[in-house]
Amino acid sequence: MHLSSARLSEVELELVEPFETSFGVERHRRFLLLRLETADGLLGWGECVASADPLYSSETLATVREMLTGHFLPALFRQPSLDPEEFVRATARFRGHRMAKATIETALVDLSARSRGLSVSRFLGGARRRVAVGVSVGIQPTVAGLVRRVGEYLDAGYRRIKLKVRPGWDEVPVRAVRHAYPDIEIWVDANQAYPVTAVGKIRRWAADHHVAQVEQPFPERAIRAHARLAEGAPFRVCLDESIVDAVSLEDALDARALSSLNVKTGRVGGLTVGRALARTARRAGVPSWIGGMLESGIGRAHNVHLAALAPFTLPADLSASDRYYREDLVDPPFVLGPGSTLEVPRGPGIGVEIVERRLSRATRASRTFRR
Ligand code: OSB
Ligand code: MG
Repeated sequence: MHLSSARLSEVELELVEPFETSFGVERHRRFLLLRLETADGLLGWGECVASADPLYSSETLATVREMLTGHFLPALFRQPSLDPEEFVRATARFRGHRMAKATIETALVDLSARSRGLSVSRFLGGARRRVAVGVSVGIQPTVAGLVRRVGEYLDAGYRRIKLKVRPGWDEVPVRAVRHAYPDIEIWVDANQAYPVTAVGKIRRWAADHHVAQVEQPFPERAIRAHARLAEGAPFRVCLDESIVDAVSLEDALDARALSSLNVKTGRVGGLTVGRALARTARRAGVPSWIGGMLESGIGRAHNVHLAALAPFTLPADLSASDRYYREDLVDPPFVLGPGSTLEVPRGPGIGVEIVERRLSRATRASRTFRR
């Protein structure tokens, strides 16, 4: 297999409704898509999860573009094979920039799976036909509005609800949702918004309202604060932003700072890296699950395939296409199935078709690189 070209496109899709987190509001998503093509016409697609602004993480559209054009695409064109794990090893000496690396790695996994006639999940060793999912609900203008929104997602069939929280939007909305729906599974995610002094407060309201999981309440580097919150807690403490590689995971496991691991393909640098992290967590008795970054159907497909692997035992933040975008870039769209699940596509590679007409309508700029 020889790579003949790599096309990098900047795409914009409008969200069906604004998504508000502790770090800001997103009304539309601008992101990068990578399309690799081999000499014999095989394609591989990758989606980058970096946003325009460095809010969730320090990477941005601009840093990813710079790293891809200046370092990672040249490394890819130099690489003798198109093996994704070889690409991970070849670029390990470049520090950070994992979202940029994952853009290429995911496209290589798609390409490698297609070249063997396998789906991405089979290529990675996954066997599930359907994966359990939940929905992540942004901060809403009012508590009553939040309760209504949660009710709509429950009616649509979502069984696990993750509420975005921050100081000032925590105990009151969580209590209201718990009161309206006494038996549902509630998770919360703060995206690092609390000071480390908030351990006691968070523990109290999360325990009082039977929250099953508290995700990343403290800053990325605050491993000991997460360990203090986890100690003897009646809920799981999940790490997202803190875990960026094998070393950060092993240190956090050692410190007992997590009882759940959110694996995001982009944050950790790719599907094969995410698979390795989930295996490490499982050996330590910690369950993993797949997190989302409001991906289009392309990134979503990669994530659904990864969720089909055995170490991912908790429901993923991967919802149906219509929860994000009026018209997804892929066909068929992802739809919520029985028991709050999404079906793992069966065809080769990511197993969904990219609808070129929709993609070209959403494309703002595009550049093609050749060997
Ligand atoms: O922390 O999980 C997060 C979206 C953007 C940035 C960070 C996060 C999220 C989500 C969305 O929670 C999950 C989804 O894609 O459905
Ligand atoms: Mg999170």
